[in-house]
Amino acid sequence: MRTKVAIIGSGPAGLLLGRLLEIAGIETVILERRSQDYVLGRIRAGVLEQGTVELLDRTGVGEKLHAEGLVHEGVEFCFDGDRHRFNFRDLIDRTVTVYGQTEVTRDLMQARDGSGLTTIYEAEDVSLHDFAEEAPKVRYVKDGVEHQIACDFIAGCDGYHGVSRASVPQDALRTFERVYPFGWLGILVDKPPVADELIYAHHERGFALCSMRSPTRSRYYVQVPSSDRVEEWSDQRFWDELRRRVDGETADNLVTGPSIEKSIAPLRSFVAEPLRFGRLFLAGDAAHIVPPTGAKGLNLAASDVAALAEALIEFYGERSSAGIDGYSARVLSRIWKAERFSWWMTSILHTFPDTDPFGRRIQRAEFDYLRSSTAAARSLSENYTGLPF
Ligand code: RFL
Ligand code: PHB
Repeated sequence: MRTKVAIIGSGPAGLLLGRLLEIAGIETVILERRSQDYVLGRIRAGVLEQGTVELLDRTGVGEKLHAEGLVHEGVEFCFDGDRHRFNFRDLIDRTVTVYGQTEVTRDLMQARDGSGLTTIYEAEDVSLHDFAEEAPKVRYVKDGVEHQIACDFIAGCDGYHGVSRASVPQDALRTFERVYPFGWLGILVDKPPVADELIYAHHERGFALCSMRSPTRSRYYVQVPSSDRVEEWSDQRFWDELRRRVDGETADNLVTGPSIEKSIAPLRSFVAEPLRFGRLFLAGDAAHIVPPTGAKGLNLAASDVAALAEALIEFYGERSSAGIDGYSARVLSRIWKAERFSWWMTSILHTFPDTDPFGRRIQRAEFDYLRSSTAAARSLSENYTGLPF
């Protein structure tokens, strides 16, 4: 088989890249290790930046998003029970949209299937070859048979544990990492959300987040030590802990019910540099990880592939390699700003094992400053709703 761009991974990064290239008439094949149902079964992100929504609109997959997505004009912080709302609309005239990653993925998969484009699910032993040269290849095994795809470029959109970054010679790659000593225990429930907007809560027992997927489906998280296992957390224990960490009104209004999903996600900051190796590019979680506190992971995957698509379109359209040469530096500049914001949100909202009384006062001062300064609130809003693509 031959194609122009072989895309590894059918998460949001790979699917959106495939869609952007399809619109430009550039042929792609997507290779995915898992089944389509498995990919759709992963419960992940929920908040789309305005720029991500606009990008999905431009690719013609925005219809369901606009019909079902919830436009949020603000977000609330709750600090030891004191609540403050940041009104994005008033502060910077921007919004975010709550629409699950699962739905984004489904919309993109349906568009791709509708166009009759190739995605090979359950592709095993994917391996990348000759990307330092002009004619890269990807090999994989499907139903016990080995196949090879010859291509012009490989897009590594296969997430943090994927094969793409691991295929780069280790001395060509520099990585930057911070692992946090806690994770997020998340549950999904078919009950109405406790509030119209998201509530990010800081409490001395740890962080909590009240989020949602729809008017009838809620998503809640509590910070837990990295050593905790999900089996140790009954639904009742989860609800009791969440109630302790939020303000009284929120605790009283919580509509609880049986969880339909429960999992623990570790928190990590990670960046690889550079993101281009000859004819291989890294994008999305394959290139970087942010802790979920800033709701940036999916949005960064979108801005990475928007830039990559632009560079590849320039290559095929104008026979210019300026775009692909500049890809890594261009996206890393936005990535590092999102890393900074996600790290900062994480550091003010969580309880760290080594936070001393001085550190707690500093966290409180951050909250008091945000709530008293329009400049600080605008900075938060600008980052949360998304810096320019
Ligand atoms: P994905 O989604 O991990 O997709 C990669 C795909 O590659 C496949 N793959 C392979 N395929 C072939 N061969 C191999 N060897 C392969 N290895 C892997 C995988 O099966 C998979 O299908 O990466 P992508 O596309 O870069 O997308 C990134 C996002 O998924 C991620 O950043 C977000 O989910 C992060 N995130 C959030 N981001 C936001 O923007 N807003 C949020 O509100 C938000 N909340 C979250 C989150 C992530 C969370 N977890 C569980 C990590 C909340 C949580 C709890
Ligand atoms: C979610 O709804 O899953 C969610 C929302 C905001 C975040 C992280 C996760 O910052």
